Amino acid sequence: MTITIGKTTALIVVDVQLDFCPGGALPVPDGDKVVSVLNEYIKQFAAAGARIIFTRDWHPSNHSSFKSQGGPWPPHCIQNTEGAKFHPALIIPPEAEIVSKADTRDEAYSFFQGTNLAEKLHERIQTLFVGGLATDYCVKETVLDGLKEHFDVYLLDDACRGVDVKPGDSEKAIQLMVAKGCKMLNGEQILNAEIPASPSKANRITNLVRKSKNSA
Ligand code: VGL
Ligand code: ZN
Repeated sequence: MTITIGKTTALIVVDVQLDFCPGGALPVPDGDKVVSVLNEYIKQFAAAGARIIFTRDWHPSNHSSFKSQGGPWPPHCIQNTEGAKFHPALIIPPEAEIVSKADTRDEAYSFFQGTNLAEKLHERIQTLFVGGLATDYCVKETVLDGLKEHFDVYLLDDACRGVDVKPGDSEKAIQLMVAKGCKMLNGEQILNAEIPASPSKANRITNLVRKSKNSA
């Protein structure tokens, strides 16, 4: 299988933040191992002129997912803290976009959730390639929402790791994504690059436009 990447494809790098890496507040086992793998994809996609989006979990200090608020998780990825930073070795090309999610009290594992992002991406993008953290939460929900929004979605199998609160959670997540139409891909399948990217000066921070709850 040969896959072409270019202007109609987007690479979505999900939540490669310090709190999800070993030593962080909500460490994903081997979470940091995705960095070097993703960097190869990032270089390839940048050279091909593909859109590159970095999502980040970006919680207020009273986020509903925190144990203190009745949620399942320790506090993590609190806005503007060290733990919310991207892994320092992650390559963030100048033309990449950064999208913050779950930045109000509400949980949002998928960056599509409650936003106009699918609509915006559909203007140019047909195919999404998704990797990052964590396979069984934000990666899974982003992939499933992408499929619901009628994108072709590829999971970068070698560039994801899961939390596995219960052993096997990541495996189950992958089975579900595949059952819903996601295709699995790894670095051995050669990606053909198109058009070179034209770098701009600063990363655009995309502010999500929220839909009101009853207009979805
Ligand atoms: C995530 C748990 C809590 C993730 C975010 O990025 O997968 N997991 N918040
Ligand atoms: Zn979170």
